[in-house]
Amino acid sequence: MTVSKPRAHMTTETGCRHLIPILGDQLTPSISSLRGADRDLDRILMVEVREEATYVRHHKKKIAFLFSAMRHFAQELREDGWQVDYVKLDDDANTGSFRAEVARACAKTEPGMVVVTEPGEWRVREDIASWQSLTGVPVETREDTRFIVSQAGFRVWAAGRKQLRMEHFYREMRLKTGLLMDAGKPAGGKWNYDADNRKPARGDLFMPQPARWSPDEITREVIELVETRFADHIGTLEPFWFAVTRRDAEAAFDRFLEDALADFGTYQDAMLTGEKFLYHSVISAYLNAGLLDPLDLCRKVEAAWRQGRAPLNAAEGYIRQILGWREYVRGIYWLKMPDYAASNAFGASRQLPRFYWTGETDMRCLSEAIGQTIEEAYAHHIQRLMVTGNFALLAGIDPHEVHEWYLAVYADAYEWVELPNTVGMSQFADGGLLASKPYVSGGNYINKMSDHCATCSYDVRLKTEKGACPFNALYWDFLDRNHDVLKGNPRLGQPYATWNRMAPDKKQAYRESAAAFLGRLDRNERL
Ligand code: FAD
Ligand code: DLZ
Ligand code: SF4
Repeated sequence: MTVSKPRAHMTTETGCRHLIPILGDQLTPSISSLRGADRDLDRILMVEVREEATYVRHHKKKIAFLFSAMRHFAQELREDGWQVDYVKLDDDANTGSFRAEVARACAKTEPGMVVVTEPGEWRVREDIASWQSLTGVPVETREDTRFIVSQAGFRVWAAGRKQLRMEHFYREMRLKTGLLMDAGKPAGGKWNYDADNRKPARGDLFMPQPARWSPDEITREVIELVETRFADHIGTLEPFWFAVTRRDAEAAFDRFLEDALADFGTYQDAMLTGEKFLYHSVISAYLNAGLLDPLDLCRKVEAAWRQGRAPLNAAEGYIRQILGWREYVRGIYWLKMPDYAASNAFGASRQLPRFYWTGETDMRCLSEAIGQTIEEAYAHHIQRLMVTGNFALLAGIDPHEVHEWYLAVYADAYEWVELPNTVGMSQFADGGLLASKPYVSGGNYINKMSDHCATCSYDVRLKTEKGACPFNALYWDFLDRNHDVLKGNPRLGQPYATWNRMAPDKKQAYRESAAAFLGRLDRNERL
């Protein structure tokens, strides 16, 4: 165990008052576990544990980002006078799990109490629940106050409601925070400006780029460690340009405000070959690790609009993502776990295709989305929802496999935010608790929102013929095969009416085309 003592403290190696474990996504100086803590009497514990990096095999860049951000945070805490025990992954004594490391630290420092902020995953909550009996030391778990609504607050909102729709929740959050409100009314007269958003983008637009940083010595050491110890995990480590400190994460957000916010709404759903970020903010990894504060971001965006630096459709669209979606999915997660993780409304059981790990497919939209995921541990929302998610849903992939993939490959992925997005929004595996209809489409939607089809080996205009875009037949086959689950959904009335009007031989051609494609998928043929 590495112990740094920048100044004389009253505690010795034994007999500290509180042991305060800070988890990898709790890199916030105002974290609730530090409330009332004493630099002299208490000790902070931070550990790089193999179990956390491998319970799903996280992307190399995600592990490197988190370990580097953890090491920088520990350094800042020490500079601020805290006693921090930081256990590196390759420390000889590191046992590789949270509970064993907490037990080891308790044996060493004999705290009167362990104080921890609640974690973001059910799995870790269970782990923490075992600490007291394991160590004999009382454990106080505190609420994570970094969210705008508490778990209890969300339960109150949800109680007695038939439907838990994000839009209703979002309006209450606007009222609660006063964000984009004028004299009790939504700014500009409407709650939601989505109708002005979601245009396709052209390649000749000015494309802002997220702020990039060169790795410092700490990050370089971590990159080397990850390359050696997690060589078989997905992803490339270089170039590594993520911010790993609060200061740089804030600068990255300021850059987004300057360069990209104004067009965020308009091009929110666009996809362009070779353009990985478009007008997105690319800050979710920083925000979810605790380097940024959600309410602070929303206030800065509102200020940009009020100062005339961004239009209302952009500011409202952006604030809705954080104040609405992000808070809402967290509420759903804690409301519905642990059963939510096993949701599978369609009984889908197909294995995740191998190309999700390699990007090796002739379907251009998928190779682009997966390729950039491998390089950057990042894809924007519409790539996740309407390309990789859409394909998995249409192809009947087991939602649990889909969930584990998203959790592993994105630098921003923690179960509280990833699971409802995947199981609920993207795979409709919760039967419509979160989304009012499945997000499925044929090739037309992808063709409208991107330039991928122009360079694809498949032809988006063909329906069932040789070389036809696979999304086309898969779409109708999905609706047909899942008719029993979906028939009562009012938002699917139109596509089902079209399907019902279709000539029997055309329907059969769709079914056969989809079956042939899925057969090739099951035989692991290149697609
Ligand atoms: P921007 O497009 O710039 O949006 C700004 C911020 O809004 C994001 O940083 C994020 O904090 C928040 N946000 C936007 N949409 C959502 C949403 N649906 N749920 C929660 N927050 C949202 N987001 C994660 O943070 N972690 C995940 O593990 C994750 N998994 C996802 C899995 C699937 C299948 C889908 C469809 C979406 C998932 N999302 C997840 C939501 C969204 O795709 C990402 O938040 C976004 O792409 C991050 O990029 P950005 O910072 O450039 O976001
Ligand atoms: C994601 C992650 C990884 C890869 N590694 C660590 C780690 O070594 N130490 C740590 O404290 N946290 C890590 N994390 C984040 C935890 O998984 C996260 O705190 C839980 O998922 C709870 O949200
Ligand atoms: Fe994707 Fe189909 Fe377009 Fe190819 S043709 S890029 S598979 S939507």
